[in-house]
Amino acid sequence: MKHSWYKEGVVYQIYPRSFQDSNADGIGDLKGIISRIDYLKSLGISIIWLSPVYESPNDDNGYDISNYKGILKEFGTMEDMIELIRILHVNNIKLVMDLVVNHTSDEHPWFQASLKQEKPYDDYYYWEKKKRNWTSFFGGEAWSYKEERDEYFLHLFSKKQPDLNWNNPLVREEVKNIMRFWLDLGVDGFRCDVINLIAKADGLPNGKWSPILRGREHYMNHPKIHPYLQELKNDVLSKYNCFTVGETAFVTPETALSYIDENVRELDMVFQFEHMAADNYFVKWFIRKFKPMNLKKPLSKWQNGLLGRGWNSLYLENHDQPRSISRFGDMNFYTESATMLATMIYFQQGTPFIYQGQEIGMVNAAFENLDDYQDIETKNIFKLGRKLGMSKKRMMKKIKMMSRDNARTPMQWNDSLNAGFSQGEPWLKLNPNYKNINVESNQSDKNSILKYYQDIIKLRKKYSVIVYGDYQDIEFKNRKLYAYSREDESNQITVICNFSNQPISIKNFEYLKTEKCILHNYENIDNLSVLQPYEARVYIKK
Ligand code: TEU
Ligand code: CA
Repeated sequence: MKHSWYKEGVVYQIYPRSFQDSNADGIGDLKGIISRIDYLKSLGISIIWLSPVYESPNDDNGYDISNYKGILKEFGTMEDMIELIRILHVNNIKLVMDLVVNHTSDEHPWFQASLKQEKPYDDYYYWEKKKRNWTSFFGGEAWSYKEERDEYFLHLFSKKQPDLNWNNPLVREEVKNIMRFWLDLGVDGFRCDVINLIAKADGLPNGKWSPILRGREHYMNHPKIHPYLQELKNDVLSKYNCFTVGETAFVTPETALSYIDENVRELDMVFQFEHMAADNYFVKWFIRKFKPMNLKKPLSKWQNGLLGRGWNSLYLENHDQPRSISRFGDMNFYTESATMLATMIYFQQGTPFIYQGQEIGMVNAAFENLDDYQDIETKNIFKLGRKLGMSKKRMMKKIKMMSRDNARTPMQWNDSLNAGFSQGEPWLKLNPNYKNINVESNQSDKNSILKYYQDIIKLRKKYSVIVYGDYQDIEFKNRKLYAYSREDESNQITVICNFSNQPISIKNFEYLKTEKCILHNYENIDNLSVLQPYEARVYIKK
């Protein structure tokens, strides 16, 4: 694989609303991020992905943008933003912005003008006399009526997130213009929100029957997307030293390669979602019991599927997903399972993405009361479930496990008021466990999860085989074990993870006794041939 800075870096995702508040209004902000740069440096990360900070009515916490070139007042000013970029760069940290261009807010001036059929905006969105039967990602219909035009418009997400009409060259010019604006300000790339949904089939036909996302065959990875992405690449991205990661639900390695193959590179990498279904039936509300094999299978499929052809993104968490320890770990082996999960994912080939709080072992908040949740998706799904006849109890059980707010509770810095996040009333309740789980408690414990993340990042900088080496599964059929090797011309490493709460015998790995263990998550290795519960080890051939 060709070498690049974004392949060698480690990305840290900041959800600004919940990271650090600087003025006691209960909402995280840019000045707050600036005040925490020393922490980010000490973690060792080299790139930040910042979730949206643009002007927005916040129907979907910033993923509904009303001005792409303005900063939401709650987060600060454009001066703060420029200062953040400057100071990150002084500290050798790059910045990737969230580019949300499948849709805007309905309060964006383009939509307001489109409503009134003002030229040239009349055709910036999808307007139809007859509605289609498509359903939305947040539940309910995806086409809604507007009296002003006596027409229906498309919104794959909330009613306040109308989809942009990418057929319109003017829309594409607007997007390129936004990208240039931010790249010229110095940002180093984009995380492209739901980018594989931007192209819709001509004529917007009705969808075939489906219990979820009816109509999706007309917009998911639609072939028309490729010329659009090539246009962005040729006219803008290729002119800057930047990278893109596309958020692409519903892709296989094959579809992904149509975007990211080293010879195509419409995008530099994608977030795939197949391993996020390890505890559900592809729709997160259809929960199934977690089985390690259901995590290992898709991860290994992606490692093998992209090998030598495309670059992976490595993640277990983001602002849309519940906390990974709660989903795939074990609270009875809290530190062990958290560090095992980190070993398992971050020694694979690809760029690591760490979501804020993951590195200190934050877990699901699992609030009991619906009123404690703020997320529009959570609220909508509750209503929808009730409408379909499901009990309150059943819906709350799902929400406690799967709500996006599990990941959005404020960052836990210390055990003081509001975990050091804010001197005011936080916009979303804290996880009450912040007294024990926080940055300071991690910093003062030499065996903490945070220390382990720091060690992983250091090792990645030291051994390029961890970045670029080829991946190969070991004993793939063993359901309790996730083991693999990474190899390049000069080095070979072996990663072994016990994915169970029982000791397991690993006699076949005795050959490792001649190799050097560079990382493990127990104080000592008592017995080379037995892995303790959730034990993880990384060996390098001497
Ligand atoms: O997410 C797209 C997406 O696929 C999610 O809506 C997903 O279905 C859901 O979060 C699973 O719980 C992106 C953003 O990451 C998300 O925060 C936004 O709400 C969404 O796009 C709309 O912009
Ligand atoms: Ca604030």
